[in-house]
Amino acid sequence: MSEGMTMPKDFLWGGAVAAHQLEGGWQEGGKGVSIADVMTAGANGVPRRVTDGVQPGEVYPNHWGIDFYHRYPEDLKLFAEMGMTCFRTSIAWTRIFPNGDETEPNEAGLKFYDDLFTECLKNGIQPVVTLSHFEMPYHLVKAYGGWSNRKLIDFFVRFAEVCFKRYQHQVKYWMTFNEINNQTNWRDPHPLLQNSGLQLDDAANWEEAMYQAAHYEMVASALAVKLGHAINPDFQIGAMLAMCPIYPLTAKPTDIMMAERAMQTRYYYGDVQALGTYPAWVSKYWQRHDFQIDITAADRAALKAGTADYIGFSYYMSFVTKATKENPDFVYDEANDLVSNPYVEKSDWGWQIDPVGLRYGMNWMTDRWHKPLFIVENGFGAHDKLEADGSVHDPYRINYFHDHILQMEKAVVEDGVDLIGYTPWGHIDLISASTGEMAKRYGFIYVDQDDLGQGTLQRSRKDSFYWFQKVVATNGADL
Ligand code: P53
Repeated sequence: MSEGMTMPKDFLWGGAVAAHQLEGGWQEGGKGVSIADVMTAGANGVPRRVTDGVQPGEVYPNHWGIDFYHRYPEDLKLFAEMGMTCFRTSIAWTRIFPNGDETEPNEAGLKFYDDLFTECLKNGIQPVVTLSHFEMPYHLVKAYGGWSNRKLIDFFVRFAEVCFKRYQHQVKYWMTFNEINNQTNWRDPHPLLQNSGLQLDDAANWEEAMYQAAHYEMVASALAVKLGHAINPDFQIGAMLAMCPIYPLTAKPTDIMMAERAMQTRYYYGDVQALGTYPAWVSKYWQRHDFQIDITAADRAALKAGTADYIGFSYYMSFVTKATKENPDFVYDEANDLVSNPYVEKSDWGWQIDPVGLRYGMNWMTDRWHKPLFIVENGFGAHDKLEADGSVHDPYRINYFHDHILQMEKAVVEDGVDLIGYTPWGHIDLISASTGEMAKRYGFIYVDQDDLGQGTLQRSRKDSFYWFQKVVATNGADL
């Protein structure tokens, strides 16, 4: 296999993680309790539960992660051995502001990331940092109602300012909110909690609450972009979206319109963050549904003044939708309007595998937003088997990456898409966000630990480790 193409000079090759999924050390260095700390272990098809605070006797996988908090120097050596030039991680908000509403940051937390980023740079790896990746302080959920509360804007901007100032000489690429558009699926309490810290009762209008929370987040993001540029004009501060293109099931005009509305609904966040304004259809939609969204003139000015420098995005899969007689207005309800794609395979967790969808999504975003792109997550969650000699044979993962990287390269070389870099998700095995499992592995590096946190935590190189090392060494030419 080798149809690869050479990527532009200075293209960033790396890996991506989030603090809560690998650090562990959930109470070390004065860290506060985050929303990830109250999520129990689920399984494939079994949702994680959210407990009322940390309860004795429950299993909370994010409490231990893969102990990166203590082991990062040796892990970074392995990343460097793969040739990685960047490393995407997040700053756990609760290490810096344990409750989220303090006025002074926690120095021990700040020092941890200082040391981590210094160690990255020593290894020739530049940190790429997400500020809010599914790990907001739990206190902000309980005491303020999460992002239903406008006060959260100030708390987030304070957090962003502290991080920007402290790490301005170590970090150039930032992102504000991870996969801000996951909450399009507002019927599912998980994205509502992970994105927005919302815990709603049956009386609430969940869809309206989602639009409101997302608005405050986008205002906070825009204010952070503006502030960041004032602190260091070289900063590149991006939005971060989960790109799952939504195709029409057939060429029926109503299916086409349904897919168009589905894409508008799932990606209006990108319109706001890249272009600085809401698309017209959203206001019309709110009016028809009698949603009262608090948006001030100052908010609108902030959105305009703080558009994202680039669009970071994850890509795992594509979706398919279709029109129905019961839905003549083409309202997109993500929990109910997706159907299976008969033309693609699925992972063991039901995620539809579609390499061409990556190229499609890259072209679509470029045409729509005219911003550089950064693939900050892509990968294949699978069951792996550790052999007695310490090896792991994962041809399925190599195939997935081969096919996706090839489409990425076509988008760049043949279509002219402006792409900053590529960071595969969970390049070291970590805790799954959706299921809390360890068994859903993404890594090029195997971590010996099971779903209950048992194991030696020893790291070993999978076959895909050597494969990706070669891809990086040839700047994408040898796939
Ligand atoms: P896990 C849903 C759909 C696409 C990406 O996911 C998603 C999710 C939410 O789980 O999340 C991103 O671990 C997210 C990471 C997450 C990764 O994809 O559920 O940014 O935190 O781990 C993979 O298999």
